[in-house]
Amino acid sequence: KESSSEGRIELCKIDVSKATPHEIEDALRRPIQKTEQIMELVKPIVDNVRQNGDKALLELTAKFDGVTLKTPVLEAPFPEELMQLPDNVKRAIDLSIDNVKKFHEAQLTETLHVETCPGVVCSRFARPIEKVGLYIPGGTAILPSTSLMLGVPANVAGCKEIVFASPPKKDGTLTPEVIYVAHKVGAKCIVLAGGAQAVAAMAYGTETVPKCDKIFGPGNQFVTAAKMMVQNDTSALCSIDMPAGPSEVLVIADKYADPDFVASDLLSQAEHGIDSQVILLAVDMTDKELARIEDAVHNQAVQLPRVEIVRKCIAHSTTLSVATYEQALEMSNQYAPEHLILQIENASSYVDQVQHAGSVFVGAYSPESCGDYSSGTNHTLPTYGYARQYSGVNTATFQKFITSQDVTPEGLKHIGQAVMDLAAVEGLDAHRNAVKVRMEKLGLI
Ligand code: HSO
Ligand code: ZN
Repeated sequence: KESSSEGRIELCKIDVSKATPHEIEDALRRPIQKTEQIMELVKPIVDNVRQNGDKALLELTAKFDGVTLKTPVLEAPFPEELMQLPDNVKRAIDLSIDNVKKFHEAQLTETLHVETCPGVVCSRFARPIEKVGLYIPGGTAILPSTSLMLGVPANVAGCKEIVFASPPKKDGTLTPEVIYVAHKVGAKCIVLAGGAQAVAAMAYGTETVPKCDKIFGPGNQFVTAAKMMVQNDTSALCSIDMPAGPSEVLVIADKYADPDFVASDLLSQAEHGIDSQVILLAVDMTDKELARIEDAVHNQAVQLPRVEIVRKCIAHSTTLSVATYEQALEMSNQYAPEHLILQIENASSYVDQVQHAGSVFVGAYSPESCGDYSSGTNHTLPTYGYARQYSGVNTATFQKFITSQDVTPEGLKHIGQAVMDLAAVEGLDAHRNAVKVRMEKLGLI
């Protein structure tokens, strides 16, 4: 559906009881990502940075961000004058950091010890990933909140080197909020670069950019393609948090929901970008009840500074009318949204039925915005249906888990024969022997 810069801002409507399965599937289908074409564009950029380091990085920043820098890296300690902020903004960042910190500290786990047989103790302990690269997107909106959502858990996990990367503005500066957060989380440096070139610099390292073990953060298709590419290159020895796609929300609302609240949630997602995905599941609502939400969507949308982005996004967004709460949850699970908002009576009683979602916002007073900034949960979440198999960024995303075992002679008595028998099945005599020589010396065989 084409959108014009005038006219009513309205989601398409489908009555699920009258629609074909194909129509429903269509409404819930994400746009196909043209990964291969993007990969082709990204490859020369990644190769260039890998081979030519800082020189390539500076040239690409001049080309894509329109600014010629002397050095691509701002090292800590960051100059005070680059992080001057109004008091209210500073307080807002401080409060948000505190809450994100509390929630992510609570995710730190104790070392696990399990005696699986007498004398056989298996353990598991966490260690931080040493060097992490955190990508903070620029683009149509600069999102300092992302620096906090990535920087705080990296700090909580104990990562030794936290590297930020963010595209500079045309005057070569960065938004002071990002620098302030970098300072608060103890970042080592900020790479003044964006796009695939920033990802490549962190994956391979350059003369000034430290090589990172894992790269985190959302970004456009070029950033995502570069992340996938370096992850696949064993010479980079670099992993990534998750594949990323356009941001999305699914709101389940019933007739008890406040239409203004529902509309505000749909629009806060829509303003992210024209490719944002916005879905409303209306449970057992009359046309009149639904019309109240539709009016609120239009009336709020036209007041927004980003109305043109919203208009384009809403033009490809859908309301699906369903008969029951169960049907709504089933549909939501099928879609596996990044954000799921429950604006329904007794919302908390439905959380048990959520199988696939990045993060859930329960009840009338939990807008997605709270999780985007300040409640404490992370806003870096799986999109594009990857909530089926990925978790959002959390403390463990910045750690790896090492296992260990401590087997005593008594333990060997319990498992030695099983090990020898299985080694024999696999025809691996040296394996069998490693147990046999010990059992013999212990007089166990
Ligand atoms: N909703 C976005 C995060 C964000 N919102 C940043 C505002 N700033 C993706 O979860
Ligand atoms: Zn948001």
